[in-house]
Amino acid sequence: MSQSNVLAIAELTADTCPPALHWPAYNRSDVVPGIAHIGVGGFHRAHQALYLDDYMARTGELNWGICGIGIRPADKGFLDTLARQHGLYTLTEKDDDVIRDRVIGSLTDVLFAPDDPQRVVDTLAQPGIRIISTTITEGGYLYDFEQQRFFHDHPDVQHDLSNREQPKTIYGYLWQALEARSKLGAGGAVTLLSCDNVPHNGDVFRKALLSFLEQADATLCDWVSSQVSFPNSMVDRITPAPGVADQQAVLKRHGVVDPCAVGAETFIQWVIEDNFKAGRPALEQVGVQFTSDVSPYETAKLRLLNGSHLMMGFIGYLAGYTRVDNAIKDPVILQLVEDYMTLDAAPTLTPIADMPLDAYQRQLIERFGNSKIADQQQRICSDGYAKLKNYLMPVLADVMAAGGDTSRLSLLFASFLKYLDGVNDAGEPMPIIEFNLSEAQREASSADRLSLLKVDALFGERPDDNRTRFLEDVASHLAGIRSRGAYVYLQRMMQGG
Ligand code: CS2
Repeated sequence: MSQSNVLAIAELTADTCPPALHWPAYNRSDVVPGIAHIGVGGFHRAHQALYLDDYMARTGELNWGICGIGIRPADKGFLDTLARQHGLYTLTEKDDDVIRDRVIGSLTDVLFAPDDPQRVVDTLAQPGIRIISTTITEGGYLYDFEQQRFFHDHPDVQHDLSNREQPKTIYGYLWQALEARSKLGAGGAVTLLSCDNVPHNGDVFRKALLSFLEQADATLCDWVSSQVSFPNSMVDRITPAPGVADQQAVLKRHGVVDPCAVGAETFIQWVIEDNFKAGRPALEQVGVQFTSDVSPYETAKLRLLNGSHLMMGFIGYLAGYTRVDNAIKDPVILQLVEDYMTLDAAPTLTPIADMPLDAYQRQLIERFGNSKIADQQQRICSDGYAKLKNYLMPVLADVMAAGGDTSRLSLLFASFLKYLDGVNDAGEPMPIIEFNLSEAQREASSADRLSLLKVDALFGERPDDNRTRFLEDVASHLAGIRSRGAYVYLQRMMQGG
């Protein structure tokens, strides 16, 4: 591609967009935002923004654009770039048979909240915004998932309670926006839609927000209880951390420079409880499933997909695999994941009429093997401590209650603890991203990793016999991994040795 043929995505128009890049099939200048979304990371751009892009193209209903908002200081650079390109970016959907590029046009505005908090509050308060959705990861809810309570004492929460003008948490922004909306009575009604991998994400969001408001301004709680809905939802699309490879591919294929390009698998799913206080787009027209109870879908997805990711994540990373597709193609790891799904997770699930679990499990193995997305082991292991608690502890509790075999689960916990050493079987450093365990905590536990599990939320002060036995199994796996290396240890275990 010669230099003169190269275009920045910000300069593209319907006329100059290369046809193979697929410009949005609606007039972007007519789009008005009906959704404000907090957390415009790769996942949102590959998932919800795509559904709305499809929806506006299909129906011509252009009042469901998305105003994208970021509140984390670390996101400033990215959001400024996305704002400069008018919210436009390329999405590449790919698997081993297909590579599809398109320009997504559903993000109409992009705001970095700390730059102008009042503008964000005013946006969230506009009655035309009928849905406020979020992808803020588990950490963003400031919620203790085991104790099921809000982190009242978190420094950012305390900051927001006394610095109304410059909030740090999502709750600080929502407080002011909902206060303004409450002045409109029923006219201010809104749906708060969580799109995070959190069990019962809507219920958690509701509980956390109400706990915050009880401290901030308890008089708002009644209005929120009657005029704000919090549907639970299950979201799914494997989206590796975006990187230069996606950008270079778009440049190579189309001559377009896009620093916000994102790549994802072709599979996509979104199941939402149909509980919208102020109307919703008819997203069923573009494949979204609506239901009265999302729990069976959500539990199946979290335990089978996210649980398997952890099962192969730590041990595969220790074995030296940096890509998920390579790890799952190793027969020993494949067997471990299949056994986990069929013997451990599946028996804990409720059958779902329109999502047969056998087929779902087979499809997951294929999805993990997608070599075109080249998903990162580092990504699926990141924030592992919180993910173990969220996705695996519920499986472990059910397997224990049924008196089942917990050997794979104890191996998983052991591989997580070994992973925290940050060194793989070959003695090479493994970069680790842990939001819930500080460097200091990791350092302090290096001589006794099990101490990290012996906390109230996981195994309590005085675990019962089952749990004590489980911890002994973890300790024995950990010793085995340390002496033989994770891969050899796994191999022997799978051979029954
Ligand atoms: C992954 C998820 O990092 C993780 O926890 O398991 O991001 C996973 O790729 C998505 O939930 C897929 O929908």
